[in-house]
Amino acid sequence: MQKRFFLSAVALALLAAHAGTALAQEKFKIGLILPMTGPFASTGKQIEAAARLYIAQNGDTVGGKKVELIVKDDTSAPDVTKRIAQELVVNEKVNVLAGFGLTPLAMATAPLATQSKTPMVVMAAATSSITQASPYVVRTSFTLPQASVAMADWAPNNGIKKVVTLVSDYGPGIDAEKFFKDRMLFNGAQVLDTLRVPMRNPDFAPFLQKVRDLKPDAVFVFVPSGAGAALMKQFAERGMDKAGIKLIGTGDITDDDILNSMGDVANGVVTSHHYSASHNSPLNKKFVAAFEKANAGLRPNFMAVGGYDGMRVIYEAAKVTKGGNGEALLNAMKGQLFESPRGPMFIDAQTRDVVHNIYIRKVEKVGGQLYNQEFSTITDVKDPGKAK
Ligand code: VNL
Repeated sequence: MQKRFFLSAVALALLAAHAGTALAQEKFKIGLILPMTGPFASTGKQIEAAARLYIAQNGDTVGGKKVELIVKDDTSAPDVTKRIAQELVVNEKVNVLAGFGLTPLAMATAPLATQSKTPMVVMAAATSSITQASPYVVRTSFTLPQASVAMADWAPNNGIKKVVTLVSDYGPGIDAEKFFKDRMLFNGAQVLDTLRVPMRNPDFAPFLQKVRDLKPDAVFVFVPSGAGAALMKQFAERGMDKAGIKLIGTGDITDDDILNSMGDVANGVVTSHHYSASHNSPLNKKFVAAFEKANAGLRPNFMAVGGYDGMRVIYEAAKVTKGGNGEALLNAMKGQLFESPRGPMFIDAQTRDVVHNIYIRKVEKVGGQLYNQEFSTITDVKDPGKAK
């Protein structure tokens, strides 16, 4: 009786000691700032789900520290992103800032990353110049010039000689317009007009009417993730396809998570991008299956992949630096080369920007579902925006 009591007392003491060390264990904090509400909530939802999946698959300790993921909603307002980032750096002492659903949100935060020497992993925003806004920015999403130049090389070889461009009137749209147009002209094609629609609550109707009047072979479109469905709907309602005008663009308009809901008008649309949920690799098949399983069947889009790969870059850097921060953590992010669900991926040590394949894809029905089917690959594409 006494002996048994003694043994359980020892067990209790051991348990308490163990709990003590667990409590004292240092944390590795990731501040993930995303639009979780408002018109760009789908981007936040995709990236948060991907980050949680990465942690579930790779464990919640890294470099000997316990990972704490702090998710904050910036409602896609730049001043809010900046204020949250400041709180996370000053009060929470996060090792790394991550997320950034839109270019203005990343731009508002970049000076703070520089001042506080906090690595800032951009998982969504895609204007070329973001990586130049702070030496602490590392990007795991993509850049609009990468996707747009690829489309401008494909289109003129496939019967599209006269185009109009139609883009969201802010950073990534202006990048898409410029790099697509310059490359089309270089390739001997004609750009009849360059139209810009407001970024928020756009009414595409008057712009599509203008496109119709100009009678191009195709309209090249960039709108941010989530806005593609509204564009497709109005494209169909205006009878653009019946008028013989093709719709082409970057993959932002045939977003994987809402592609099925776009219906027939999306079928056959050709786009250029770095990720499709139907990318044919064993790693991607595993990623898509696990993501769908963990999220009630939601299909991951390119935002999810930017988040998933961003977590990979953070975890590997945390391993190398034993849960470090500042410049050491930043340096360990540079030069990472790995297989992503998108294909091979590299963080260029000089530019801190992503180098990856761009695929030309066509929307097709596969097993009753619409997918972006990749049919041509441009390998190891650096951001053309950096060459200037
Ligand atoms: C941006 C670029 C945002 C591409 C997107 O969706 C996108 C950006 C929210 O840089 O603001 O698809």
